[in-house]
Amino acid sequence: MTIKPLIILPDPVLRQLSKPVETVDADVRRLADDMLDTMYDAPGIGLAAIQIGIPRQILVIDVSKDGEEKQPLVFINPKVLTTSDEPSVYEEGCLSIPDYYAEVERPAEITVEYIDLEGKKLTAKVDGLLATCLQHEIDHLNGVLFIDHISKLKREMVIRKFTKAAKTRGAKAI
Ligand code: K2U
Ligand code: ZN
Repeated sequence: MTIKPLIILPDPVLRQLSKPVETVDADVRRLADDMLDTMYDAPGIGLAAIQIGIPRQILVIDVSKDGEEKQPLVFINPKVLTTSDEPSVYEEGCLSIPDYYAEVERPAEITVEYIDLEGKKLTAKVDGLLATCLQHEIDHLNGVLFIDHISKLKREMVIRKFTKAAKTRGAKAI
């Protein structure tokens, strides 16, 4: 059980491109475990490796409801193959942008190709909250944040607020 510190906006690490995983080995499996521990502790329904400072194309998701059995999912080197024309809107948040939520429109259904923890290449067609969360996490692997899908005015306001908070935190640490 290892909970890792989360990278918080405006840390430029969040804008890095994550690299593909070459081999699904013990290190990758350990990283996925640590990511799930960190996600459940936050709590959240998804986490990309870059959010704990690791620029590798690995993400974890669990959209099971409170009280239901946990259903952890691990996606390695995920690629969106198709998206529906039909959109869906969900009020998103982000563990790297705490306590800020905004409505984001994304394709309602996607087909994604990925590698699982056994190293198998799989394809899945998903919709609902899983589709929204997968797109949110895959954005992270490309250095994209959900605030990049809202108005420039609101995005600049959020970045200004988190930049000010980071400066204050830094000053207090001295
Ligand atoms: O990447 C993250 O920071 C994880 C997000 C995942 C998420 C994706 C799409 C829509 C909402 C959240 C976190 O779990 S943020 C916490 C949260 C959970 C449920 C709904 C809203 C926010
Ligand atoms: Zn996020």
